[in-house]
Amino acid sequence: MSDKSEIVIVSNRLPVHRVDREGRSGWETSPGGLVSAMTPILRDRPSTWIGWAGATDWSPDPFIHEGIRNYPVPLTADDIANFYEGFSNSTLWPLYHDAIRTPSYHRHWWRPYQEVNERFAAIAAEVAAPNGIVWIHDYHFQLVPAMLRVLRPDLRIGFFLHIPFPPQELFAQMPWRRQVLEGLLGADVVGFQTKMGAQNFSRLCRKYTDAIGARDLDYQGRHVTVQAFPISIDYARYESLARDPAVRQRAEVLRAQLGEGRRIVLGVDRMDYTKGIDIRIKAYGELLRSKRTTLRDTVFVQVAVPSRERVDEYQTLRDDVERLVGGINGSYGELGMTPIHYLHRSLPAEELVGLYLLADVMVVTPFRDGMNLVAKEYVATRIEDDGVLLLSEFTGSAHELKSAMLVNPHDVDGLTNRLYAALTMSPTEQARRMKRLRRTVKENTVYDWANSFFEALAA
Ligand code: GDG
Repeated sequence: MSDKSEIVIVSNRLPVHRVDREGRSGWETSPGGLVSAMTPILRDRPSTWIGWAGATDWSPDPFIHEGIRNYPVPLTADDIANFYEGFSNSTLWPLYHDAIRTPSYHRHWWRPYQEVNERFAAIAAEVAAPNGIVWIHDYHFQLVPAMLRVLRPDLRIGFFLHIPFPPQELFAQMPWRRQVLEGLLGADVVGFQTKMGAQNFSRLCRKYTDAIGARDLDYQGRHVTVQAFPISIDYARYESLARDPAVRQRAEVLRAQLGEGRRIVLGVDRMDYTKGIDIRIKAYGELLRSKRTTLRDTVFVQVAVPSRERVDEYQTLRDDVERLVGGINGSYGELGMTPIHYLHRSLPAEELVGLYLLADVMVVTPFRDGMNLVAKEYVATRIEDDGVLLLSEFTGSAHELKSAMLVNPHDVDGLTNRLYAALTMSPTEQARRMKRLRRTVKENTVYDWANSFFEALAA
C-alpha cells in the first residue's frame, strides 16, 4: 500500500479498539454506523484514519487493520483534561446543546484545544496524497480545516458536525467564536445534521467573518458548500438482527424476566444531560402516581451507558437519575416486582435489539440532540409495523421522523400525557405511523449519508 492516502478520516477515536484475549492482544473494529458506513469506501482506495487510540500512557505506530491504515495520535493526560474533558466537553458540548448546562469558558483550555488541532492537522497534511480528500469529524476538530488548508492547499477538505450548531444568541457567548468559524471555513464542504444547523452557521459567518453568501459562502476567494447531511443507520443490519432467531429467542427470555403481559417502555442513551433521561423517568412516575398505569400493566427499562464520568456535570446527572429511579421503585414497587429497571452499562448489540423488539413504547426525549440514532434503530427493528416512537421535537431525527409522536421534553405534563397516549394507541394507528417511519429510515441509510457527503466533496 502506498504511504500516501487518497482518503483521510480525522476523528477523535480510531475506528478500532484494543482487545486482550487469553493473554494475546490485538485490534478489533469498533461497533457503530460511522465505521461501517466508511469501511466500503475506504477499502477501495488507499486510506488512513487518524484518531486517538484511547490510552494516555502509550501510542502505537500506524498499523493496518482490515485494509484501513490506522494512525494513532498520542494524547497526554493533560490533553485529555484540557482539550477533551475541558474545551470539547465542558465548553463546546453544553454550548452547542442549547447551553442546558452552563458552558465553562477557560482560557487555559483554549490553547490545548488549538495545540491538539494542530497535531491532527500536521498528521493529516503528512499522510494525504496530492489532491487527496480529508474528511474531519466533529466538534473536537473545528480548527483543523483551516490549519490543514494552510499546510496543504491542494486537498479537498470536508467537515461534518455530529452535534447541533447553535443559533447566534448562544454561539456569540464564546470568546473564541471568530477563530472557530474561521477554522471551519477552511473546509470546502461544511456539513450539519439539519438545515437549521447549516443556517445558523452561515448566518454567524456573515456576522463575524468576511464570508458572504446566503447559504453556501464565498470566503477568501473560495466557495464553501454549507449543507445538511442527516446521518442515519445501517437499516438492513438492524432489520436482519430483528429477524435473527437468536435475537428473538433472547428477547423472549427478557420478556419472561420483565413479566409476561406487562407493556414495556424503553429508553436507551449514553448517560448524558442532553438526553432527557431524568424527565422521562419523572413522567413515568407521574403516570404511576395518577394511577393511569400500574406496576402490573407496565414496566420501564432504562439503559444508560456510562459516559464522560470524570466531568462533574455527568456525576451529578447520574446521582439525580439514580435518586429518581430509587424514589419511584421505593414508592410503587413490590417485593419481586419493580416499575423501573435501570442498567448503568453497555449491552451487546444483540441484547439491545432484543429490547427494541420488546418495547411497546420507545422514549427518546433529549432536550437537544444532533440526530439521535437510537430512534432510527428502533424503527428499523419494528418489522411488524407496531410499537410507538415518542420523540423529542429537539432532535435532528424529528426533522425526518414526522410520523413519530412528537413531544416537548421541557413540558412534564405534556410528556406524561403523550406517554399515556402512546401506551394506549390503537394497533391501526401504530401501524399507520410505523409504516411511514420505516419507509423514511430505509430511504436514507448511513451509506446514503456517506456517499452524499463524498459526492459533495468531489463536486
Ligand atoms: C452523537 C450525537 C448523533 C447505546 N447504548 C448501547 C449502544 N448504544 C448505541 C446506539 C446508537 C449509539 O450508541 C448512540 O447514538 P446517538 O445518535 O443516539 O447518540 P450520541 O452517542 O450522543 O451520538 C447524536 C450521533 O453522534 C451520530 O452523528 O446522532 O446526535 O450526539 O447507535 O445503538 N450500543 C450497544 N450497547 C448499548 O448499551 N452495543
